[in-house]
Amino acid sequence: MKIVDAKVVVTSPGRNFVTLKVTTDEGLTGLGDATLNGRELAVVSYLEDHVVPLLIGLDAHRIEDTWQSLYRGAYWRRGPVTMAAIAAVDVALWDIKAKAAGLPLYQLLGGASRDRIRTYGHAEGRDLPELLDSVRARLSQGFPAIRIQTGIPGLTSVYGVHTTDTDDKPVPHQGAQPLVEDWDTEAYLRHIPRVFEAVRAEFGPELALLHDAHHRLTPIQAARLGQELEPYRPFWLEDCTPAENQEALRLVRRHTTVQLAIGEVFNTVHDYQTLITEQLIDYVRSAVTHFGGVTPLRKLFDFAAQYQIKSGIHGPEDISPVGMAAAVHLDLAVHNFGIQEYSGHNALTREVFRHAYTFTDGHLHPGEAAGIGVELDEDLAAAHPYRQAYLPVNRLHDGTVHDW
Ligand code: CS2
Ligand code: MG
Repeated sequence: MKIVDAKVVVTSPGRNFVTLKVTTDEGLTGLGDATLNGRELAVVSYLEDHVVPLLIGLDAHRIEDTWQSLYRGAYWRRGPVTMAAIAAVDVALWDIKAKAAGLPLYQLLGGASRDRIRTYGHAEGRDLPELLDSVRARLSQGFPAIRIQTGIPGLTSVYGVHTTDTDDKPVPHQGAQPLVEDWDTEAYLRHIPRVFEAVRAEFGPELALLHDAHHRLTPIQAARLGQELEPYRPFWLEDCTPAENQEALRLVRRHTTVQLAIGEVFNTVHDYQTLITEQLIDYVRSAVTHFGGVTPLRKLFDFAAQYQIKSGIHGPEDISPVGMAAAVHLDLAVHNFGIQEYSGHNALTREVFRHAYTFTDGHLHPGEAAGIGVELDEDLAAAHPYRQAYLPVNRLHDGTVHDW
């Protein structure tokens, strides 16, 4: 079965998404997500100018060989742009292979290892009352686990705290310049333990609570926060410190038993090598879209499983329904599944990307449609063109740039 066409579809039904559509000489098509929030057009060019011309005429069934050719053949390896482009090709070819077999993708990945997929949702609030209401809203949707993020006294804007709901939010961070947010680590460190204390007091000891520090702490600050959260038994503390320096997690691990989740910004197994072999983390966070696709992410999970580390695939709204669908198939099949982040998408996005996966009572299932189970409405996609948008930049009160 030969690839006869491949095209990149950019659409913005509430936020920007980049999708690769591959077509074969047998009329089968496959979709892959290539969305890299804030750098979408770089991946569009990588695909259109350097990858698509190489795909035409290839055997669509040769997924591993195509992956290796795109990874090794570029010479310049790794990195979010390269790996998002390769991921889109990989997932599109898995979509095609599963459709050719008349099976949902998870059946080609070893079949189901569970009946449904546990998720966590996002609760947020500019202050504690808003956060508690948001937790109640997530509980009403059945989420068995909830990530809690709040405003910080003295700060005007904080990661993870939107002022409106997903469905009516304009393109986030839209414009020719990134928003500039302010940050004060000490104010944050003073506040978060109190937030956990209040949420536990309101909802009790059993609800799984997660928190994302979003790369903003030094290792010793992360260790201190972990220690101070231990009485509230969080499910995980995410991105507690920038982990390009993997050895930094040795210091954090020495001081706290809070479970650590890292990796949404990682794009190859080499980013995790020390973290996994020294068991410095408990969950690997990479998304199919940013890690080069199903092929390498499955290998990462198998590597992590040797060290009792589980999956916690990244699933915010800037992972498209195509990327989410691929994740859900993997979630159902791998043994060391941990939890799946699930933000959902607005109604228009769900019309552009009609998907077979379902969200019921806090759990996902990929469905039984052949392939990854996503259909792209290209006409509707074209009616919502790309709109320039960037992720915010964080600055300390003295103006120094900090991690966002
Ligand atoms: C966050 C993401 O969901 C998360 O864990 O870290 O929402 C992240 O901020 C965005 O994906 C960045 O595009
Ligand atoms: Mg995160």
